[in-house]
Amino acid sequence: MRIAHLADLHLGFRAYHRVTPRGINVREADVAEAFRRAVARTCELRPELVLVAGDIFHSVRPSNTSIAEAFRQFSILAERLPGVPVVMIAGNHDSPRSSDTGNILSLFREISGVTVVTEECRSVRLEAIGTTVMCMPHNALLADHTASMDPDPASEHNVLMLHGTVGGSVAEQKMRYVTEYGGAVVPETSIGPERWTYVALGHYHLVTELAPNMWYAGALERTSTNIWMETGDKGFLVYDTEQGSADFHPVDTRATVDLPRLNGHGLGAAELDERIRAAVEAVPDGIAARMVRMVITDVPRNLIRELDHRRIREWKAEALHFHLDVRPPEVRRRVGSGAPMRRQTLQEQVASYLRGWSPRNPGIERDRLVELATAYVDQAGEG
Ligand SMILES: [Mn+2]
Repeated sequence: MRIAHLADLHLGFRAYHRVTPRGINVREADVAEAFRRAVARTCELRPELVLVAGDIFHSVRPSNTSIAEAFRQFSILAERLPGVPVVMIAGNHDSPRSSDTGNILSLFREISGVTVVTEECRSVRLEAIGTTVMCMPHNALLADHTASMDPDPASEHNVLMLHGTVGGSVAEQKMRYVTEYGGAVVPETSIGPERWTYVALGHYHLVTELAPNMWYAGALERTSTNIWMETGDKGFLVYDTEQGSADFHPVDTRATVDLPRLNGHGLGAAELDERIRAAVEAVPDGIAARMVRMVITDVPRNLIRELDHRRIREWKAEALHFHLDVRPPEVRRRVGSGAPMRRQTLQEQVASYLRGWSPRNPGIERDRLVELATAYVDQAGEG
């Protein structure tokens, strides 16, 4: 059996202020286009089961355009793959905090063959393909992640689908960044991938293998709080239960260009202008319609004003998004001895604080804690 595994569609996501000729936010249109491509490709691949592991929408109240487009695409999936079950769960982005708000995903229950699980932990029995899908949407995990997460012994295939962050040493090693906040944490040990045919995960936006049969499919487009962390291809997975392996199917997305970092130390405005221009002009095929970032460190504030802002505005107009991220020098100070002493970086301050702190929970590994905390501070600084 082949299982298509999609996750984190984030339909209705918007960013920047450009609109298409039809008046739709350009990034919203990009996200919709990525989903159309993924659906078309899924139909060609003819899997026996389609899973969507949460965050179908970017918000609990998506735009009418996004709702209509999602409905159209799930209808196409149902029409072109007759008899192929589609099972979806709600993620943190499409789970309202109050259950009386109602979940927009319920709408897709109107499409034949589509099963939607939004609140509770529920096993979906699919007789025709001898498969049970244990569904753990975001709200169910928040309530209690240990709730009956067990395979059904009467079923030939048992699939677990959940939307959240897998905790544990293997997962932490492989999930390099926080791409998304606000997810529930599920310990790897309470999943036990060896008990399942396949574990389909949603929430982490980079395609990631946690075990040969346990994957994050990753998002279809760059929709997280820090798109610069979302390097690599976007797409979805097809897991083959006989082979016990997953194939990644990339989906074309709008290009991002993260220009090489530049250190501005000792450079004048004219030299800086020249280096920025050289970096921008060196981009193969140019920056037009792309999302571009250039980080320049160690530039005094007064120098920023002297840069060639007319030219920068032209690049901003040419790219979809051009982020010139100019950062001031780190503050240095002298201490009494007369020897120049570097002021502690924020990372160092966090590390020294944590090394002196006595945790109430004896199970905390201090080195691991310090490592994680400094990585988060690093990441925030790159934002
Ligand atoms: Mn997400």
